[in-house]
Formats: sequence, structure tokens, C-alpha cells
Amino acid sequence: MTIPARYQLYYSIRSPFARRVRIAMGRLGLPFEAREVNVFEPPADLLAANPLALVPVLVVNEKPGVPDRTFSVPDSSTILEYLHESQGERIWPKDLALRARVRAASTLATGLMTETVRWFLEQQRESPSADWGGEAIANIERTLAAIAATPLKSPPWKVSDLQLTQAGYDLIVALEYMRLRLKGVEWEAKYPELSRFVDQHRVRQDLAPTSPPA
Ligand SMILES: N[C@@H](CCC(=O)N[C@@H](CS)C(=O)NCC(=O)O)C(=O)O
Repeated sequence: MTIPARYQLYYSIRSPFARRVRIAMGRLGLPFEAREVNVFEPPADLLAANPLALVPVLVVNEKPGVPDRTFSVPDSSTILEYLHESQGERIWPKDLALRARVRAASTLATGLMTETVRWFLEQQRESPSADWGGEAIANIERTLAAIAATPLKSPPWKVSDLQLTQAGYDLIVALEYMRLRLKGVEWEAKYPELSRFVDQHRVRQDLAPTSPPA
């Protein structure tokens, strides 16, 4: 009998939400069995793990081999909470005020992911709704302007020259995903500091292996 791994992660190769979890697992040194899926044709085991048919989902085998000690955690933010609590509180800062700022910044970055996914999926439809698309782009523009007005070299994005916060990782993941999906929206020319932020960090060892392919 093969004993299941402690962690299995359902993900898709371009999902920014799954990527933030893949990066965090790597950073925490947690090996996992990778279950890459096509979310547009969700396999039965993904639906069993997450009836909402979304990735990422982390399946945790608390006692590998003992089925009733296995549970599924859907949603990237919920997974990060679980990892934070089960791995010595290493995702979010300990200081309460800093933690609130980093979480708020992370919410903006994941909001960029949500709006970009929404826009991209709408563009795939036969007759994309201009209202929907326009609303998503307006939300993205406003959020980018707010982020570009903050200092990118310090909290909430970084705590030192080398150390990104969770929000810093999320911002790079969001912007790289936007680079891939938001064709025709000239955000890089408008916010060159954000474009530079991606280029400075995307080649790092903890980010490059999960970069979304074209
Ligand atoms: N709030 C969720 C969002 C997850 C999500 O939207 N995942 C997308 C991939 S980027 C997905 O699975 N989409 C499947 C679909 O749209 O059918 C999270 O943070 O994990």
C-alpha cells in the first residue's frame, strides 16, 4: 500500500491563487504531492476535495495512511491561514499593526488577481460584456494607482532589501499574472515602478520556478 503524502495540492499552472500557495509551501520547506488539474474540466477528485470546483485546494493527511485524519482546505487565503497557524506563524508578521497593514496590502494584491481572472474569463466569451469588462478594468486601475502611491521597498511589501512580506509575494504574483492575461491594458507604461518591481523579483529562486508559462 502506498502511504499518501502529508500534503497534496490541487492547482493549475497559471492560477495566481494557487501560485501564492505554491510559493508559501516552498518558502516554508513543505514538500507536497502536486495534483495539476484543468479547472475547465474538473476531475472527480478535485470536485470531491472542493465542490466549488476551484483551485487551489490543499489536502492535509495529518496522519498519512489514516483516512479519518485527512481534510481538504479550499481557498488560497484559508490555506495560508492554516499554514500560518500550523507552521509556527511564519506567514504573517507578529506585530499586530504591521500584520494588519500586510494583510490589507495582500487583500489589494489578491483583488487584482480576482479582477484580472474575471476580465480574462469575460473576454473568452463570444460576446464579452463591456460593462463587466469596464468595471473590472476600473477596479484594477484604481487599485494599481493606490499601490503605486506606496513605497515598494518597505512595509507592507518588504521588510528588508531581500525579504518580501506575504503581500510582496502576492503583488508580484498578481502583476505577473496581469502581464500574461491583461493584453491591451497599458498598465506597465503607466506604472513603471510596478513593472520594475516585478522584473527585480520574478527571477528569485523562490519565485521563478512557479512563473506562469505563456
Ligand atoms: N478565492 C479563491 C479563488 C480561486 C479561483 O478563482 N481559482 C480559479 C483559478 S485562478 C479557478 O479555479 N477557476 C475555475 C473556474 O473558473 O472554473 C482563492 O483565493 O483560492
